[in-house]
Amino acid sequence: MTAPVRTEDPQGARDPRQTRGSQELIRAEEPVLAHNYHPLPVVVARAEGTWVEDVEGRRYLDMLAGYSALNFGHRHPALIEAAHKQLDRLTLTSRAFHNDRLAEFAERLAALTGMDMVLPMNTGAEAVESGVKVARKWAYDVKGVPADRATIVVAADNFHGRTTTIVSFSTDETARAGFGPFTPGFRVVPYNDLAAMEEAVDETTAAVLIEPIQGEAGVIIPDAGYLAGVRELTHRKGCLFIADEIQSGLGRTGRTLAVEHEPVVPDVLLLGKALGGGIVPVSAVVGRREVLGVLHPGEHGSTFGGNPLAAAVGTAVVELLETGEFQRRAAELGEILRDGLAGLVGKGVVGFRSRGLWAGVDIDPALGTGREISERLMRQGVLAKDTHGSTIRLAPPLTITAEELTGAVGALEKALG
Ligand code: IF1
Repeated sequence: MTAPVRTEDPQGARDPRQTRGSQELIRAEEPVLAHNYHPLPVVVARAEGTWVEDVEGRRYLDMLAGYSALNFGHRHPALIEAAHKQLDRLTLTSRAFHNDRLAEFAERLAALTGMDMVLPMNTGAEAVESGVKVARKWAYDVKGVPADRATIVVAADNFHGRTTTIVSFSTDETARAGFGPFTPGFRVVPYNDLAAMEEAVDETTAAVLIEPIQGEAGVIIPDAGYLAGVRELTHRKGCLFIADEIQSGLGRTGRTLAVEHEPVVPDVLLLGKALGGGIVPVSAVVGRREVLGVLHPGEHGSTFGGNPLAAAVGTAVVELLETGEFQRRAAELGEILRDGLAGLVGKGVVGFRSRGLWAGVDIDPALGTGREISERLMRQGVLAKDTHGSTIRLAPPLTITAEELTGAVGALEKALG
């Protein structure tokens, strides 16, 4: 994986209407597109598996995989086939009517995760919002918390999405500032600190909501025993344990769920990203019947949640995960990634954290910002993304080969050299 390879459009697949080059397209966005992102200067036009291709035909290895929305790679044949078949039959009904795909999706997702019930939504933030609503309703209807007094305990440096309620309990000033007034009812405690959580949870607490591994914070893996401790504490104190597995789940860490690295079963799981196979937004709240059973007709919903196209793609995703192949690949290839990164420690890498095919790599700040390293990696033909400061996050499709992964580590070495 040296400089991006240029292909001569072998399939003749280039869009003949696209006459503008990368630089021109980047400039064209500026006046018409809200400036809420600062993308790397690459304009992707097509992709297959672990590789993407830009407008000029340069190819790059995708080491970000749509922030884990592309766990099965770009355009996985089984997922594309499921989507095509469904597009030709039925795309949307709304939940005013039943559709013939939703029952199977819910049954199989519940079986995969060992839960009883599924609440289908679309984006990750919607799953989080829905989890917050369900927890509050459970607190009032089942636990007996006085009206409007429910609290939810969350962790510092969390990332759960960008709605007004979710940024209300963010500790990232960039994500919050200018968006108040904020939703009350949240208590923030340090991550990986059971004593602080113990102190924050009281008789008003509906739930503890955490990421089993904190993604945006830099792939922060809690100490062994933390998740089991959260489970024990929430059981003992009589509140729910909600795990946001939107980024960590569905094979990424070498297990179906990141919580499975400890003998832990939360009350509620939040799923998203890869659940839509990189094709459509599909998210879900999955939980025990005693919890999701608190919702009655009219109390919550979504026009698009549970639509037949989403259900067809989501079912195909669950089918891929049922084989265990992707979890196994993530675990095995994760060792190659870990060994490769270990070899870079002291050579520009000051430290890293990884589990499965997911890593946060801290670069020596003297070598450049995370952004600069990402740009250098791009010129080496590898796409990745920085997070805070000088940390690069790596999360390739779980379909990546050992050779591609080794190539990516080699490209990182060159980018640091
Ligand atoms: C952006 C990070 C990744 C998430 C967890 C819920 C959501 C996310 C654990 C919301 C979303 C995103 C959104 C994306 C960047 C991204 C991200 F850098 F912020 F941390 F993936 F690494 N829970 N994560 O990670 O899901 O509503 O977006 O579907 O630019 O905001 P969403």
